[in-house]
Amino acid sequence: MKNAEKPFIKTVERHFLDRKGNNPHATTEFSWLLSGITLATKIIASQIQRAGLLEIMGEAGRVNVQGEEVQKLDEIANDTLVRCLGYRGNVGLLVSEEDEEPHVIQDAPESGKYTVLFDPLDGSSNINANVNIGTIFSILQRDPKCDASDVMARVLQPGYKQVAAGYVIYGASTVLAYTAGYGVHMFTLDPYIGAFVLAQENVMMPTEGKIYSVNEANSRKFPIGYQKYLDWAKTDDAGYSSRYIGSLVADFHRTLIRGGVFFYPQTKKSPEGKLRLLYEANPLAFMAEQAGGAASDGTQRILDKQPHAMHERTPLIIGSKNEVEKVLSFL
Ligand code: P6P
Repeated sequence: MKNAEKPFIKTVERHFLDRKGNNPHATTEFSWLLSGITLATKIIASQIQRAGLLEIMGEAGRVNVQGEEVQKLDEIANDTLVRCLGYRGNVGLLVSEEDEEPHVIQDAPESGKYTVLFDPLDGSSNINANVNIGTIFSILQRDPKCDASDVMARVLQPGYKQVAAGYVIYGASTVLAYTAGYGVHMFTLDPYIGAFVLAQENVMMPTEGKIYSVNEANSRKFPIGYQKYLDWAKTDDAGYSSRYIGSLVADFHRTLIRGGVFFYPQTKKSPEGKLRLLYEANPLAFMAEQAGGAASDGTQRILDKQPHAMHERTPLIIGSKNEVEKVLSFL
C-alpha cells in the first residue's frame, strides 16, 4: 500500500469533522470546541497518572456546592476545563458540578453559541484507591429565540436537545467516548503522540446482559419495586451477577461494553436520587440511547425530563434496553 493510502490515525476532531455531511454541527468551530475538551482531559490524565508523585492527592480542605469534600484533583480538573474551554470563542456558558453558578464566558449573541456542562472528575473520592474515575460532558446550543441574558433558559434544557455528549475514563488506558447524535465512538489516548486516536466506531451496547450494578447497601431504602427486582435477579433462574465499582463512569463504561443495567434509585435520604441530571444522567442517557440502550428515572425517559435547577438530581436506571425494561417491569 502506498503511504498515502495507509489508514492514517483519526483523532476525535478529525472524526467529528468527517461527519460534515450529515451533522449541522460538524463545523470547524464545533471541532475547535471539542479540542478544548480533549486538551483539558489530556492535561487531567497526565495529572492523574502522576497523582501519587505530585502531592495532589487528598482533600482540598473545602466543601463544594454538593456538600462534598473537594479533592485536590477535583479542583485541578475543574480549573483545567474552565481554562481550556473558556477561550474557544464559541462557548457562551460553562456549568460545572463544582461551581454553584455558571461561568458566563461570552454573552454576545453570535459568539456564545454553546453551553458546555461537565462533571470534571466524577468518582473522585476513589482517587486514592486508584479506581477508574472520569470526566463527563454535555453540550447544548443556545436557542436563537432565547435572550442571551436569560442564562438559566440556556442551561435548563431537556436532554434530548443535547448537541453532543460523552466522557473520558482515566484508567489503565485513557478512553474518550462521545456521541453527536450519529452513533457512539471511542478513542484511546496515545501518550506518545498526545492524541486521542480512533479505537472503535458505532459502539453498540448489548441488548441484554445478566449484570446488575447498584449499591446494595441501600437496597432496603429503595422503593419496593427495586427490592423485588433484586430478589428476582438473585434467583437461580435469573442467574445475574452483581458488579459495582462506585464510580459512575466506570460502571457505565462496563455496561456499554458488556451490557447489563446500572441503577441509582431514590432513597429516603436522597428522595431525588444522588446523581445529577444535567451533567451526569443526561450525557450518559444520550450515549446509552445512541448505542441502542435506554435510560429512565423510573417513570420517564431521562432525555425527556425538563430540568428546573442546575444541580438537580434524578433517580437513574441505565443500560441494555431489555435490562432497563426488566427493572421498570418491577416498578
Ligand atoms: P455510592 C461518586 O461519588 C458518585 O457520584 C458516582 O460516581 C457513583 O456512581 C456514586 O457516586 C456512588 O455512590 O452512594 O454508591 O457511594
